[in-house]
Amino acid sequence: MGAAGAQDAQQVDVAVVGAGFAGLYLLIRLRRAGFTAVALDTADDVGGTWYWNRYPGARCDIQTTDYSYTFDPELESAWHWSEKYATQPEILRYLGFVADRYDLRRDIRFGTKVLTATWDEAAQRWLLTTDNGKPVSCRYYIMASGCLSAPKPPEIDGVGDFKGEIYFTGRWPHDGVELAGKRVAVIGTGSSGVQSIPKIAEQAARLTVFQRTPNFAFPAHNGPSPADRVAALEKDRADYRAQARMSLTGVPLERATEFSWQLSEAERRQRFEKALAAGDLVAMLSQLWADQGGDLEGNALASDLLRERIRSIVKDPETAEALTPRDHPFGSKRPCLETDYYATFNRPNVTLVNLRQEPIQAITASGIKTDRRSFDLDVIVFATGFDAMTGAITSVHPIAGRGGKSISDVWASGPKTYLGLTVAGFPNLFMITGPGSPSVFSNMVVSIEQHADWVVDCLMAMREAGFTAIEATEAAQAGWARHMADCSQLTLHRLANTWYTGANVPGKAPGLMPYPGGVGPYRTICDEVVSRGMLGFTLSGPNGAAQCDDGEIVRLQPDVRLVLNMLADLNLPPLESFGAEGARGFVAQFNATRPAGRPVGEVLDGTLAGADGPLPYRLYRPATPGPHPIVVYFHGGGWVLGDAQSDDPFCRDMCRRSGMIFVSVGYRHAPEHRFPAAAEDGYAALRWIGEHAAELGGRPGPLLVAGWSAGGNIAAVTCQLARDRGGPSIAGQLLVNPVTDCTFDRPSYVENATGYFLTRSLMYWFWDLYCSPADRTDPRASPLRGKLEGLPAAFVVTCEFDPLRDEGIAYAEALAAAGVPVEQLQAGGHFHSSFTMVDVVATGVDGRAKMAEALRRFAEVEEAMPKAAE
Ligand code: N01
Repeated sequence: MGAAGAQDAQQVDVAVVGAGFAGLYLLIRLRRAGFTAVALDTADDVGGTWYWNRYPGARCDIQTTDYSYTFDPELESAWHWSEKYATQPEILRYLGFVADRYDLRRDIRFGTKVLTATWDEAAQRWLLTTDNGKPVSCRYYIMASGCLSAPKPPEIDGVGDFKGEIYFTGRWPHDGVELAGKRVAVIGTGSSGVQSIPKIAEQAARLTVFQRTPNFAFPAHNGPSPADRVAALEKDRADYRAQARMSLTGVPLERATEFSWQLSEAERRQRFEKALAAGDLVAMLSQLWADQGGDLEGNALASDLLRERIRSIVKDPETAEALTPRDHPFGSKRPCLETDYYATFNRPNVTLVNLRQEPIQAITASGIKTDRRSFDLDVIVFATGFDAMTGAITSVHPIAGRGGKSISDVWASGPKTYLGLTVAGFPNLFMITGPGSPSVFSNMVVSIEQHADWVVDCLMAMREAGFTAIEATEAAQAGWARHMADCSQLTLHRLANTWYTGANVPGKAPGLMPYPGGVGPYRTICDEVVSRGMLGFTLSGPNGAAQCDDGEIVRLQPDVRLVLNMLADLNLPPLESFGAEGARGFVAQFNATRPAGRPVGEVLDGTLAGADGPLPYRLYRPATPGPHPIVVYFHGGGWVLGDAQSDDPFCRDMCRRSGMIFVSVGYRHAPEHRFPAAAEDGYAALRWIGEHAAELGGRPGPLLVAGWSAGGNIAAVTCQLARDRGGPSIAGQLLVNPVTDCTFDRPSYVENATGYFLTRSLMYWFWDLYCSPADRTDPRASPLRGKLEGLPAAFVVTCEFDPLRDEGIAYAEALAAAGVPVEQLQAGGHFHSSFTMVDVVATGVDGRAKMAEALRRFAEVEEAMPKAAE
């Protein structure tokens, strides 16, 4: 399309692709904001996904109390849903009602496919060609084309040979399909299959279900909306909606806070039965126990209960087993709500074909041929899913951005976006619920409203400021990719082949597409981008006006960000202002609110001989048969605070991961006992433990030493003293965020002086209480100043947002320079307490797994726990 095309074109401020939930709301907002807009849709009416997916049994699976627009309270009171989960025709009626109420159809070009979209650099506009009517020239182009709108091709040989009828659930004929008396096949057992199979079985003479992967499904219990949910909504609609917007999923349900190991088997079953009775995806995915979504052991408990239910319904054991998902953790693949799904396989007219045992060879003229059998059929239904998210954009048409760059090329190795809203190189192009945003991990309507609001607010602000072009920077986009990867560590999605990661489409580049960090956190991030001057965007306008605040919007690990925000909200006085006793009390109180640590084989308290009298210790023994290597552990707390209890979750976790005994030493504290009391206690404890290793259940041979923070300091010092004072022999040292030097001038002390819990002034205070300035250069206080040759192998952990970062790195480098074998873990996005806040900072798991591996390497022992469980 040349310049002439642009002149002929329909001129609007904004063009939108799609007239579903997103497109309709955009039109309302754009019109109210005074922008001219047009929406284009290939369908001949509104509805989007609900226009196309008319297969039998199609319903929403987020409750209608929540699966509704929330922008207009009058709309909310004008519409009443008839059921908890509305059918497709009712949802379509709702969207038609909305289109009429706001008179939207006049701005929608139905039956119109956009063929190409090209950024015109000179005009700073998008030019769209269409298959029906005028091209469109727009300043801003918004893809509201949904996440699951491009059906996947069948990928099975011989489809064209079949003489019977073929249907796709995602393109179901509008006047229905007559299935009575016919032999029908359904291929695919995702949500579309699970919803349609029971309905098709009721109509067809014979139904054969071809299943490649069984999915987790549990009952929808459809009916009227639950009274408690309706009451909560009606009690305070604004508050209910506000909670939904800040929740993780877009549905305001409390999440479980107790961990599976804190609940008895009976309590777990009770929770499971409650979630089962609720018939709610979000409840089952989040209300069992806190570790169900991110931890394999916690997840397995939920998965087993769901599997048990399948066996209790399906009568034929072989069919029941074939329907039982075993290749992925519950929730890692989109689970389904079902109505009579499993019971359908008890019907005499239904057969399940397990494609894992007999793959389809081809579709033939008469039916489907597997490795073992042939099935004669009249109808084949493909419920085989979609080229999700990126496909919902790239399959619409070629999009050519700046310099003619194709979005398909940019995404060839996986989706790249900033906030899931924009793509670098594609000015003035927005995506609603695009890849990189919460989208399909959330209640879509809540996410759609948030995106549409953000985009229209952005366009209004640009108009106000005189800008006409906006584009994400490459740096911001790369930062978002890193943040996405950080968030995905909190989930188990990596363990399933799903459309979430593109694994369902042969040849598609892998990568988790939806944003797994939650709706509420995501909303605050988008708002922060705005409050920080459109961070990560270049804005420009006529007459050379330009603005760019470049940078990454989230540099912290997602859970570290939440913890720090929570601490900031508490607005606590500085710890040092409490005095030593007060600070100890405060920390003990704070620790009492933590989740209880995980069970280990045994925990016992005892007394050992310190440098100047008895000291308490706590021993953690693995559940595996002993004897085990012993790790002598020193807790953190600036030589002033802390005890075995304070580092209890860390010791338990490391004991389990490493398969080693951890002995946490209660060394003396300052200011009552100043330097070198703690250091000398450390060495004395090491000797005592070495002498009593066999009694403690320890393996003969060298000990290991570990410590966190000031405990890392004591651990490092203890290794130096053991070398100089004739033993005992140490196989390796694990130093986690150690204090190694008494100066405060390294860059990390400046960069991270405040805001990351351990502050510079707190460190000043700790040093003052522990050690007089004259003593601080003693290697027993500042091990970095000691002789480093001949020390045991070390694993040194430092965190990016920690004042102690650089002295930890300096110690590792100095050890290496002295010929000591050293490995470093420089943990990006983490803060001083990341690794010891076990079960709070879940992104610390990977780091602790590496620490345990290092200990095992030092001690030359095999793996303690199966890798996947980490
Ligand atoms: O698609 P899917 P869907 N040979 O990709 C199988 C939403 N939704 O349309 O798992 C044989 O989930 C494939 O097998 P496998 C919801 O978010 C919501 O069902 O790849 N089998 C799988 O079993 C949902 O997650 C509702 O091994 C083949 C199935 O086909 C998303 O849409 C209702 C195959 C596809 O499952 C997609 O659901 C419906 C082949 N060549 C959908 N190719 C609500 O309730 C694929 N399969 C709101």
